[in-house]
Amino acid sequence: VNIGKPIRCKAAICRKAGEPLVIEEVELEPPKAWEVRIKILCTALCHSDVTYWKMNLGPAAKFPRILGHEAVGVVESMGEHVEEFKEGELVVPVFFRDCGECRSCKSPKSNVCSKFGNETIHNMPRDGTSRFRDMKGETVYHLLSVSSFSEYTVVDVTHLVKINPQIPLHMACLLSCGVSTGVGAAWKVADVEEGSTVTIFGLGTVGLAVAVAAKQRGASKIIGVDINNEKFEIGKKFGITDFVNPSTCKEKSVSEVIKEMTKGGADYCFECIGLASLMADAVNSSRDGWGKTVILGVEMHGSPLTLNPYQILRGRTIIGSLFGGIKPKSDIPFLAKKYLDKELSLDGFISHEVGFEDINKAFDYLLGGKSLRCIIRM
Ligand code: CXF
Ligand code: ZN
Repeated sequence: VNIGKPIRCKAAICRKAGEPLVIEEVELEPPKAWEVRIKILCTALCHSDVTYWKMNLGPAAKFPRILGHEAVGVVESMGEHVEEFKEGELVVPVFFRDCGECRSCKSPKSNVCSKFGNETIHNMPRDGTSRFRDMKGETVYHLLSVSSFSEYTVVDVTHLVKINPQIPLHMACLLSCGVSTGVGAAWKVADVEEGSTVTIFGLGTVGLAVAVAAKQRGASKIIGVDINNEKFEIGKKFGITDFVNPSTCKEKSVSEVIKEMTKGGADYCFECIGLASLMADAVNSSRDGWGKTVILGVEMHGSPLTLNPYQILRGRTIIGSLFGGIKPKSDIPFLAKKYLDKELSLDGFISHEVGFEDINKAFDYLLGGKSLRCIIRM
């Protein structure tokens, strides 16, 4: 009945950086060409939302905005030229694009689409406008191409993935960002093999997903590095076998400790925080000859990475990866199948659940270091 018409729905709006979200009624335009309007069924809070909630400088300065990018929903209506999706289909929106047409998307070597620019943080990628307005008629900005903290949202077809409806909704939601990033990093970017040693810097959802995926591949030792000691007990459930708290490394550096624990350095290291110093620690903890370090964290202070070039000369490699190398349209359905075939465990990632009206509690849980994923029921 609403096809081609604007709809009104509730959305949690971030009006100012760092202030609690306010649930308000918004008007949402119908999808334009190459866009799909979806009803969000459930969403979760990822740490990047917290970053964009706090951030009031630089490229992310536009307010009010609607956060949220880890979600699952159902197609409500489609704009012109949309042939890939039908009303009622279960879909996962993704902050990362997969156009399927450009040289990068067609290549198995990359997941970084080169079709549109990178300036799509606030608006629809194709025409640079917003679909949301508040009740005063003022523009409310999208964020990360998803804006799932709303009952309905509009996303570009390149940011939408169909998913097997047999998968439980909460698990589909997990595959939208953090868990897929960690699993992709271990399976696709590092390609961890049986018997190898792994070190993971930062045991949040991404780091623990690396652990689950490394364990599934048969890694012999999976060392977690975190300043929160409680993460060892938590991490054991995800495959962490050993633990190092860098704040207790007094006589020796973290990398010296890890080199001892792995008899010369880990085969694979993963940085899942976003600190240049930890990225260097990760490279220094990797093994001469073939040690591989995968950088997943987005550096939070813009600091440069300082490395001793001899480490690289001695055969170590370092690679960065956005979204763990995941190509959304093909890899998310693949991970869903792995889950349904019981070859990928997603148990334990959901630590909390709140109703939409309590969305601000999800921020408290994550900021308090108490939460992995908090599901927000719509
Ligand atoms: C992040 C990664 C880098 C840019 C913004 C979003 N991913 C998801 O949380
Ligand atoms: Zn995310």
